[in-house]
Amino acid sequence: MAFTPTLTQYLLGQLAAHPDRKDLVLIMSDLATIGKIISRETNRAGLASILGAAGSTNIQDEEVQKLDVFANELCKNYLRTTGHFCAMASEEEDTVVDLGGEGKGGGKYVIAFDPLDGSSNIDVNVSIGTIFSVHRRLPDLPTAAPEHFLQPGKEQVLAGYILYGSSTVLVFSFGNGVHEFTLDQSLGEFFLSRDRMQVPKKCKYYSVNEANFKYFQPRDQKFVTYLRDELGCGARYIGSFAADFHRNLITGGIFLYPGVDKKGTGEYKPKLRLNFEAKPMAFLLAHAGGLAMADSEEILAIKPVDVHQRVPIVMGNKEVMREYATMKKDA
Ligand code: P6P
Repeated sequence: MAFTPTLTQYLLGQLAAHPDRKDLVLIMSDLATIGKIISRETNRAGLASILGAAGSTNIQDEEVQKLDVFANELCKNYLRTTGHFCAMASEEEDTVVDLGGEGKGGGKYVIAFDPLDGSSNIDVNVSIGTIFSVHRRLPDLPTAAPEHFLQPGKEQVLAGYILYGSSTVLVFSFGNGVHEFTLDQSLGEFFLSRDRMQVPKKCKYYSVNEANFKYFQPRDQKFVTYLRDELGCGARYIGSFAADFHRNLITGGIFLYPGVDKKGTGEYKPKLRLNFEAKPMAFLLAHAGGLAMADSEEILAIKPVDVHQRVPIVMGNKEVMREYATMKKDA
């Protein structure tokens, strides 16, 4: 009987094959532990939100924290103890968090987190996710300098997400293949479930909030119409980025969150964040045969100008994305 490797076995294999990757292997192990803890709390939070909203006490008479606050505090405090990171940026933090780390693990890396993307979906039992992006620390800068987070996505050394759904899955890449692990809750172990993932050539779905269609720029409207009426893609939109991304990575599909101009000013405002959502997912796609763009730029090539910068997003199957790339801006 073939034995499916655990995450630990997989990472030890990576370490044997790439000794220089030791720090990243240890970081990935720590992120998996964070994912297990948030997975447990996510399941309990569902119960807690039925029995008492955040800010109240739950059936164990414990203070019920908002789950995204809990996830953010956990990421900060857990990673501070590992010494791997000098700083962390979070969608939940206005400024960069200094994690020191220089004494212990050398603080050679920085990490950007969306601790719990889509957390508004908890109360309706829809999948939510933790998204992470790891860069090397830049030299000759203070530990918490924002510049560490203004590196283009192609410089990431590790990126991925943990998706808390009908099962908890961890998907990540060190830049040589994209791998999915599924959590066996009874053992508390992640097991390899998909190795070296590739986006299928057939573009099965398109994922967009079509309520915003009339606010898109002409090119994005044309592309949505092309996907729906010419390619005949099915519509699938969960409203939780990690969940929509994960489904499309497996089935083939295009995810769009274009800029919207709701005031008729001609300014198409993006929603999703470059550092916390777009860059990590673009990195995964790049290593799974996909492509991610922000208007006419490849997301991995964009040098952020602000830690919380937002970008329009169109990403998925490379062949279909090439069609988007050929469409004129003012199509
Ligand atoms: P809308 C969740 O709030 C989120 O940040 C992403 O996870 C998701 O893709 C998007 O916003 C949904 O936004 O405007 O369609 O509700």
